Amino acid sequence: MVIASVLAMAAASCSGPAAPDPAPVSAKPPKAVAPGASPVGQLANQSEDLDQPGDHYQKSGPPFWVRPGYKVTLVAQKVGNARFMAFDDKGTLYISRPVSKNNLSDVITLRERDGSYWPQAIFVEGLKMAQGLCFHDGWMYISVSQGVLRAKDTNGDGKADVVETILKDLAGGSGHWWRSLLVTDDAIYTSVGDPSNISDQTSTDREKIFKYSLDGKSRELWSSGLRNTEKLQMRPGTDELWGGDQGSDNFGKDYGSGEDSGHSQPITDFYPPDEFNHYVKGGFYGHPFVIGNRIPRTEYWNRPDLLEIADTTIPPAWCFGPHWAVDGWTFYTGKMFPADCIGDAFCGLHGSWNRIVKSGYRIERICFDKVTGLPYGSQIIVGTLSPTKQVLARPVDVVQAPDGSLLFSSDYNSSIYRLTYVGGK
Ligand SMILES: [Ca+2]
Ligand SMILES: [Ca+2]
Repeated sequence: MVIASVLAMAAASCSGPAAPDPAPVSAKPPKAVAPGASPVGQLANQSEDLDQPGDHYQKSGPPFWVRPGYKVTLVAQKVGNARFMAFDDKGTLYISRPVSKNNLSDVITLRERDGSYWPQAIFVEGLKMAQGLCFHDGWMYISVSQGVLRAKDTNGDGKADVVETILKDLAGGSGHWWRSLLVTDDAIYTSVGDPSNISDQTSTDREKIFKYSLDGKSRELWSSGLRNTEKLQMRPGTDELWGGDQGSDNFGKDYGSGEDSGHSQPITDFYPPDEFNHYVKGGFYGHPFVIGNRIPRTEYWNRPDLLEIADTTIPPAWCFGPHWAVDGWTFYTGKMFPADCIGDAFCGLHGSWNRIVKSGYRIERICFDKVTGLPYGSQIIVGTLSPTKQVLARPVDVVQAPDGSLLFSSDYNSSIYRLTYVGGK
């Protein structure tokens, strides 16, 4: 009933120009529509000792921990604040740089030569907080904090010759201002996160995914209760929308951290998990009231409907470790990796900033059951901490290159790496 009215109101406000009305106000989060299968999230192994087990550090190339059978090489460096990536249909690599010249953003193009990627040109510049990239039907779509534009290079010099605004005046502003972006044959999906840590955005456009028509003139609310989902992808061969969601900072800090215990992270070190969600239409994913597998937040104990909210929350399909900071990722569809990798998600984890012991900092593979279509396990593929827990890189996005290798970006050290499968080790 609630969700029906919310969607009806959203639809009613949709048929305007490229700047739709704000989302309808709702006293409560919308009631979830249960997905066909009820996924059960699982906490990743929390043992800090097992974060990067054994001596699998590369002897040549970047000295990362790399799972036997795989290899990582450095393919671009000095590429600035490299965040999200996408290929076009000619093998040109595009990288968004949210903080570039004059504190504005740009998107650069790179071409492959001799196994490395070399900057070709600035594709588009002067953008406000560009992040998401998605190539569709000859256009590179780019999300900025409050909109979506698309651009095209018509003469092959790597610079855009046509730039069009598709969506503008979207919710944006402070905090997690970056927008996810997915363009399909019939829609544009985009979301923006919590402006702070655990604020209630029930009555705003934040913490939600909206589905827009390709011309930007209509929209519908897709999912709500997200904290910070940075990339959306369809599971290959399906119309299932998936994304990671970064859990909050400082979970449980009200329970006597700091002054009395001398310990700044009483519960936070192990809660909440980062989530990997299947975002269904009308689904509510909990934030900011509920995290992980329907765990109510202590900060919202005074809400009499907290358990009712928990009851309506769709749990994650999989959980990463707490504060691993899932950013970009991709479903693998190539031919280079072993066949059982096809359909699995390879995820960039930026790494924790407020855990006592650093954690995350990796490329993690989420294995999908080919029968149920649900995650059943995960593996660390690359660890970017040194044996003494020094940060060597902070993975952001993962994309598949034309040859079936995966590239991952690291804004921490302005570099792009290639992950290949060499087998036999
Ligand atoms: Ca051009
Ligand atoms: Ca959630």
